[in-house]
Amino acid sequence: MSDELVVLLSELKKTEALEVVARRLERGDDPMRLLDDAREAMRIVGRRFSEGTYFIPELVYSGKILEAVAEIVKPRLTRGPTTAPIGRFVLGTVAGDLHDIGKNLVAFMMDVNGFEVHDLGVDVPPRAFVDKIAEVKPRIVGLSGFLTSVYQAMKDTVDAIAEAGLRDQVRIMIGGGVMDDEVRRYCGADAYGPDAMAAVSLARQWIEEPI
Ligand code: B1M
Repeated sequence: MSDELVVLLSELKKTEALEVVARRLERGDDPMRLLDDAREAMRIVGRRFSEGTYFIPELVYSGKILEAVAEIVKPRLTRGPTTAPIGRFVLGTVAGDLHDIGKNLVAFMMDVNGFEVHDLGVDVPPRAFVDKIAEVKPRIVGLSGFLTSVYQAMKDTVDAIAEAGLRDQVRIMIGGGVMDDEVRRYCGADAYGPDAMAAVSLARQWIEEPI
C-alpha cells in the first residue's frame, strides 16, 4: 500500500495523484495494487462523507478522479490471447443504485480474463436482467450494489430470475461496497465476491463445474 497515493486521492488532489499513478506504473508496480490503494482512498472519502466533512460535490469529484485512475491503469492489466470466450457473464448495478466504478472494474477484469461480458449498466430493473438472461443465456450473472437501501432490489432481482424459470440455468454472484455473505443469503444468490479478482476466480471455478 502506498500511503502517498491513498493520501492524495482521499484529499482529492487529482493532478498529483495521477502523476503518482503514472510514475508507479512506469517503475513496474502491479496495477492491481494501485487499484487497491484507490479503493482504500475511497473508503476514507466515504467515511468523511458519513462524518459530514465531505459533501456530495466531494463524493462526485472522487468518483471522477477514480474513473481517471482506472482509465490509466486498465491498459496495463494484461488481456489474454484472443480465443473464443470461456463463458458469458451478465452484469449490472441493481435498481435504485447509480454506483458503477466498482462494477465497471469487475466488467473489465472479467473481459480481460476471457469472459463475454454483457453489462446492463446502472439502476437495472429485475425485468432487464431476466430479459438479458433469456436472450444471451449466460452461465453467470453478477449483481452489483453499493447502498444498504438496495438489498431488497438484489433479492427482487434473484426472485424475478427464479420466477422466470431461469434460476437453475445460472449461478448468481453479488458484490459491491456494502454487500457481504449475509446479504447473499438474504437475497438467495450463490456467492459474494469481495473484489474484482474474487469475481473472476469465482466465475472461473463455476465455469468448470456443472450447474
Ligand atoms: Co456514494 N455512497 N452515494 N456515490 N459512494 C457510498 C457507496 C457510501 C458507502 C459512502 C458513505 O456514506 N460512507 C454510501 C452508502 C452508504 C450505505 O448505503 N450504507 C453512499 C451514499 C450514501 C450515496 C448517496 C445516497 C449520497 C446521496 O445522494 N446522499 C448517493 C446514491 C445515489 C444512487 O446510487 N442512487 C451516492 C452517490 C455517489 C456518486 C454518484 C457521487 C459517486 C458514484 C460515482 C460512480 O460510481 N460513477 C459515489 C461514490 C464515489 C461513493 C464512494 C465514495 C466510492 C465508491 C467507489 O467507487 N469505490 C463510496 C464509499 C466507499 O466505497 N467506501 C460511496 C471504489 C470501487 C473501486 O470500489 O465500489 O467497492 P467498490 O468496488 C469493488 C468491490 O466492491 C467489488 O469489485 C470492485 C473492484 O474491486 N465489486 C464486485 C463491485 N461490484 C461487484 C460485483 C461482483 C463482485 C465484486 O459480483 C457481481
